[in-house]
Amino acid sequence: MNEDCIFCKIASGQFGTEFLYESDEIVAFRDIHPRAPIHFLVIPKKHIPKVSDIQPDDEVLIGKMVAVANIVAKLENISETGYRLIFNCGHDSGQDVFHIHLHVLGGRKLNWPPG
Ligand code: DGP
Repeated sequence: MNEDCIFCKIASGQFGTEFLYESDEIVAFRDIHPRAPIHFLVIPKKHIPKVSDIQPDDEVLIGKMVAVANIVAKLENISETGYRLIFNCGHDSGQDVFHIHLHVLGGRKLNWPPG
């Protein structure tokens, strides 16, 4: 846990954020600034600042994050209509929170390519 990290605080339950999913390693919760009718984030409880910081030991955890995205997408009824998974990594991607998070967006037709 990084004491200065807002997502570490959310994952530890400090803010009372409603979780759409929780395990001992991962939580999912709604994005505070939704960009689509369904927009939630999947994060590991482990503090990893950026995707480029992922180590070989983390690879199973990253796979589990995708599995959780699928589980919650089903709960949110977007499995059949479709959804997009996004990891922003670093300045040029627009990453604001430096604790890796998987954006899951759906509930409308999404534009491609993204901006
Ligand atoms: P990114 O630009 O990829 O770092 O996206 C960070 C996302 O996190 C952004 O869409 C807004 C969301 N976010 C930031 N702070 C909070 C928070 O305190 N609660 C929730 N639910 N979402 C947050």
